[in-house]
Amino acid sequence: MDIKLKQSAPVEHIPPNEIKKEMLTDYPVKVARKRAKQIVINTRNEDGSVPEVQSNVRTIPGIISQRGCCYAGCKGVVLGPTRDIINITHGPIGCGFYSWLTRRNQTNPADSADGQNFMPYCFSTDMQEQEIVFGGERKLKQAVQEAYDIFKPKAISIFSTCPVGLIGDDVHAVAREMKEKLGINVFAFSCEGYRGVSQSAGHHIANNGLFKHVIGLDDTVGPGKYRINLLGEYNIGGDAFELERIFEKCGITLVSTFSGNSTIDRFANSHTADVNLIMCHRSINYVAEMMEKKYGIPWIKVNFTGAEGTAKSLRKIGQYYGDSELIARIEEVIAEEMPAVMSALDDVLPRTTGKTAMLFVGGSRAHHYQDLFTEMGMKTLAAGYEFAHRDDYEGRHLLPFLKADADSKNIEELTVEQDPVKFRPRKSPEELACLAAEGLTFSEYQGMLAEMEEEALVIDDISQYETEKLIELYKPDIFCAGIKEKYVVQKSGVPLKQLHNYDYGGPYAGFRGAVNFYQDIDQ
Ligand code: CFM
Repeated sequence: MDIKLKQSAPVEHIPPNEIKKEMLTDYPVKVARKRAKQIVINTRNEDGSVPEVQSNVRTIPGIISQRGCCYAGCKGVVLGPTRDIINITHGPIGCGFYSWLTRRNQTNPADSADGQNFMPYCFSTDMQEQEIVFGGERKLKQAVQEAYDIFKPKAISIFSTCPVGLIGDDVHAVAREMKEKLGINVFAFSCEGYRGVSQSAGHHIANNGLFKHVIGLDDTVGPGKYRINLLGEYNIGGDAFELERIFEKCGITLVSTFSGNSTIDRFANSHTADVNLIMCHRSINYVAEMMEKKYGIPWIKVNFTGAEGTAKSLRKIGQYYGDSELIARIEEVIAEEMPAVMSALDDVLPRTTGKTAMLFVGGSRAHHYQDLFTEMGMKTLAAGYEFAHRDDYEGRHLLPFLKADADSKNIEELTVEQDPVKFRPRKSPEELACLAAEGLTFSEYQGMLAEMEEEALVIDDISQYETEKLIELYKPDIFCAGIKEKYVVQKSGVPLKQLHNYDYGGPYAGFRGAVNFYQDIDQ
């Protein structure tokens, strides 16, 4: 492709297939063939379906990927935001140290009577050669005992790092023994970093562990007329606080969030809620599915990113309950919140309209944040996830047709059955059918492609090389990724907005979050 053309042609005029070709041209043949399946031009097939995006496959060795490891997904992402469980990293000190307070999942200890908050601490067994050679179970038991003696927590969880799997420490046996001995909940995760192709494996393992060891332990039905759980919301930059504010205003009771601003007691009680709302499908859909099977709680996909999405998601809750009082209250709240949003938007629109963005983030935000850019009149030229699966791109309906590969077979699939006592269908089949006829979809997620413009580029597990190539060819006005990519991208003259940790800003969820986002992007 001619360099001059690249620089002078308006972005829309470079055909995406040429961009794709250009991105692959310098790769060795085998690498190019593999990457070609992960670089996809968004189109619609005749039947309206979207193209296949190869994903959740191993990164090619030598390629600089954005991905993290299985341990990060389990310990950091899903369990990390729960303030009153002591999370012990069983491994050499680096894994514990580098996962210590690096994700901006906030919490409010004043929410619980005991005020317990272990999140600022880093607990690790600090394995040495001694343990690698002779086994680390003894040291792990000591660590659990020591943590208990000092802090008297309600629960302790153990996270395995790579060497633990290699030397074969039985962390689950240690957990059982210590649970018995201490009389508190102690549970362990076999979430060794190598156990999957990315952190996504760790999400699944964390979901399984929570389901087996915590969810369903406390049957007390608390107060509240409309009792919901919010799944896949991790309170990055205070997002969950903004959503809690909105729910409270609407008169909706939040039983538990998985896992932003959460506590173990709330997890234990979460099976008493009326419905599960799913924000981040990738990280928590397993819990939603298992709770539906075991307890009869239906789940609905929501998106509280963007003011429109927030209003739409609140209306879905109203529709689910079909309660005129709640529906009216939700409309009042939307009407109260929207003027501030619209005025902030009016302010930035003259400067943001027509600008272009690219988003390469995680397994959910690269999709959801497109809504905020759309509200600002901006166009998403290209987007992709780091570790999502095909259902997050193409829609959940294709799950039954996906083959499990060697890597996903590493992860335990729990066999879940209806609980003989605790199963309670929240809606009758007739009611569910009626709601479906009204357009409320359950257990469904359309994925990223269906909501993206045709001709947009969708790239799974983008490499650093491809990032630089994309920027050179497209010259976007803003690039969204994380801290590892930030400064390299900015050195090319393109601003990078961190959508993992929000560059120390936020919240970006809900109504007030949308206002923050408009203003930060405008800057
Ligand atoms: Fe879900 Fe997340 Fe994300 Fe994720 Fe993450 Fe995150 Fe993310 Mo960073 S749970 S998939 S593993 S929304 S930590 S809060 S921002 S990559 S897009």
